[in-house]
Amino acid sequence: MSRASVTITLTGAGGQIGYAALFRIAAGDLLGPDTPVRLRLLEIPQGLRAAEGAALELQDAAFPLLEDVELTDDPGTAFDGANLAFLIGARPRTAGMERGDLLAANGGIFGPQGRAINDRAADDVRVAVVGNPANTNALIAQSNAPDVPPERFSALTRLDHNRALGQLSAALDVPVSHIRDVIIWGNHSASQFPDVAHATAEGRPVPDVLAARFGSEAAARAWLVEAFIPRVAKRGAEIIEVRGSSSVASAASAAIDHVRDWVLGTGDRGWTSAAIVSDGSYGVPAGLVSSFPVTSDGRDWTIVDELVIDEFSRTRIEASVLELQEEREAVRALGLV
Ligand code: NAX
Repeated sequence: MSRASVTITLTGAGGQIGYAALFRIAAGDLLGPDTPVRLRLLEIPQGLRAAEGAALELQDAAFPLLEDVELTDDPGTAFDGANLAFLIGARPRTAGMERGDLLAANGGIFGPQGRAINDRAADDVRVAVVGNPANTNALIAQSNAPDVPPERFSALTRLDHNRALGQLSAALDVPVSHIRDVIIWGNHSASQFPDVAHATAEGRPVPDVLAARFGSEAAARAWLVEAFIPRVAKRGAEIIEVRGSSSVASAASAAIDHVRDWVLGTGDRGWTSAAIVSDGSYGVPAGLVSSFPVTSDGRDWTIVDELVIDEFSRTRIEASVLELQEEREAVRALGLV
């Protein structure tokens, strides 16, 4: 029997990732084949026409699960009754733009959206921020939604997580489905730390498999430092170079993975990575939106605790967290949080 419908708001619905995500959500890839969805598409006036085109195509696809599509440029209307929200639309960095300008421009987007979520969303709302700088945009939205529990806000590092799985799979010649417990720590930026110290491939510790594959622990470490970590962290730039355009379908897919695991639970598939409001775990200052290894019981993310972090990993986690602290200081100075 079909369940109650879920209201899902997408911002930036006229953009590339929005276009790729909408059809998969309407097809049931997010919440499964028994949950009808109502879509609310938020755009700025210049983007409304493209979102309208997507809405026409959604109608033409005649998805049995799609109950309703509404289009608006008003955040209050867009988040009214929202159970789930994908905040995808953001202000991109343009030539000559300083970080402060970028954060201020995004504060002008994510502050009002946070307030609209606070005032209009459903009591159970859960928010996934995709638009960059995703972690700090999530912090801005969360800080502007004082009545919503902070743990309902998250930012996407699942694309980085999936990229790490893809790279390991290729290097070890093991299907991604047989690799578990990779971690992305920190910021969704080049400073992120993709960590395989706790991962397993076909049940064997990945560090051991890598040492066997490369001939020694030192050679495995060199591969991690010189090839794996930078490739995962800078994969977005590689995609732009090869494809001539930024990551779209993989980003939409990761956003769906992130929210699906949050809502339906991670089950017995091990942990995943998500940027969530820190509770101080692993020395990450409380309140920062930072990526951690997490599981979900279908309601809340829980940080996987008591992992032993070696010196190599600690240094890298701290570097990425430092960047997040600097971003927080910058948005505080601008009065955005
Ligand atoms: P596009 O430029 O194709 O689409 C963005 C859309 O957002 C545009 O249609 C624009 O009109 C709309 N928009 C801008 N301000 C808005 C507002 N205030 N309210 C509603 N809509 C608004 O970009 P796209 O390729 O879809 O990427 C979207 C965002 O995802 C970018 O910020 C991008 O950097 C970020 N990404 C984040 C990733 C992650 O892993 N966290 C990976 C992919 C992607 O790079």
